[in-house]
Amino acid sequence: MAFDKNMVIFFLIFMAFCRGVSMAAVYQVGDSAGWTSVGQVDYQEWAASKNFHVGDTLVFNYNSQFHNVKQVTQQAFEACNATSPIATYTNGYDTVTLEKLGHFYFICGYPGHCQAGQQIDILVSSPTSSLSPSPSTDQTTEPSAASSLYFSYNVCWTLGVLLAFCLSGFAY
Ligand SMILES: [Cu+2]
Repeated sequence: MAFDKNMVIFFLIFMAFCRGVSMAAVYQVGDSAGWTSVGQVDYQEWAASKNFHVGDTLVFNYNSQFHNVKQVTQQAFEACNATSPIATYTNGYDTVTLEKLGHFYFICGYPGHCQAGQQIDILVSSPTSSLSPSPSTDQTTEPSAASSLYFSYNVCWTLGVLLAFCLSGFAY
């Protein structure tokens, strides 16, 4: 009985793993430089080099003595105003899951840091929306990327179902 339980837990972890691999990504903001005002990191450039999707996770890595993370509105972002944030993170290793489409604005709440460039605008887009503005060339690449994602997700499901069959074979 204990053996059976372990297998079920393994199965659940396996399915969660499959979902994680095919659906979500984790990005450390600023890569190895982290979240800083002195590293000369161009956070807009960093953000522009990525394609963020719903379910992805941002990691803000910084020294909590000198920085923090405030999620703010677009107006507050443009004015570097940290007085009424949507959310505040102060741990120094903060993870933020991008749970919906649209812009996520983050600034550092310490005086002068946002003005010095410690601010980032993350645009979360759906995989299909990137198709619409581009003409002929991109249309050939994008659907294949989407179908390979679909394929890997399907492989995971098939393996999972096979695993479930094996489990029930062992149990009874
Ligand atoms: Cu700062």
